[in-house]
Amino acid sequence: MKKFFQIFLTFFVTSGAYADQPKNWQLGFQEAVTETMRDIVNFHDNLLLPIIIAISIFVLFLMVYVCIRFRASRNPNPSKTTHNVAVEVMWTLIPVLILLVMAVPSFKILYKQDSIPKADVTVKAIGYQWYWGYEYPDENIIFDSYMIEDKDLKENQPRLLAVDNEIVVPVNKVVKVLITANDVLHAWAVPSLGVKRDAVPGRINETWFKAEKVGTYYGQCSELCGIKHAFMPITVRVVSEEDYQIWLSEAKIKFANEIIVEKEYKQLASK
Ligand SMILES: [Cu+2]
Repeated sequence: MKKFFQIFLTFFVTSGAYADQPKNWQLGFQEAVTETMRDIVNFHDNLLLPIIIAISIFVLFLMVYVCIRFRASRNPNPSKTTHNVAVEVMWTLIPVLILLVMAVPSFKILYKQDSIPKADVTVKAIGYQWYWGYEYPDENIIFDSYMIEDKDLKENQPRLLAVDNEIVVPVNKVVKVLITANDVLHAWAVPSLGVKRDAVPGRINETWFKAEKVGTYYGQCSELCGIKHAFMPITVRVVSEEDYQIWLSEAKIKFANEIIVEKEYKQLASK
């Protein structure tokens, strides 16, 4: 009964409105904060789910009907029918039509995710066994992002999701994410942002998001990548433009990409 109430409550209570992460007894998706994710949720809730429910009920009805109507006690001499052209054409054509109805909006969303608008901020995510590395190529920033161990968690930091160095991006700006890996396949995924892309060694995948709400959003590596696959979470902090500029100026000192700095230093020294 307690569980039931918890499930019931999750429908009405949006806890931590400005941080999205999985909740206990959650049903459905995390809160969408990008247009892409809203499209995905819409597609799932208003088209896929009704179709799936209708098909399940229909098949269940057919099975119950057949069990009762054609039971052995009522049919001592069973029919020898093996073919029925009309029925066979129907059970081929109707599923094809259903798939077509689903394919059109599905491809629309896929193409929208694929065409990247002009980027305001570019972030590169690199999957390692087992943590994420981030680069801001235009800002000369590079850092690693490790999960915080249970014993070191502070208040409000969700277990298995919080990281030491979060990536920070401005709100309402197009963020292009370049995704790659250094060792094995990983995948960079943040449900609230509607983003999931494989991180493949030796090639760069790209995607984008435009977060519409300030907050902290959590994701996880979504490609089975080894023993600590479950311990390389992703934390994206979406902040206002001013806060982003403040973070940038601090990060440029804290996370300066040493290789470039060193090179520049040598160039200066040789002059
Ligand atoms: Cu991984």
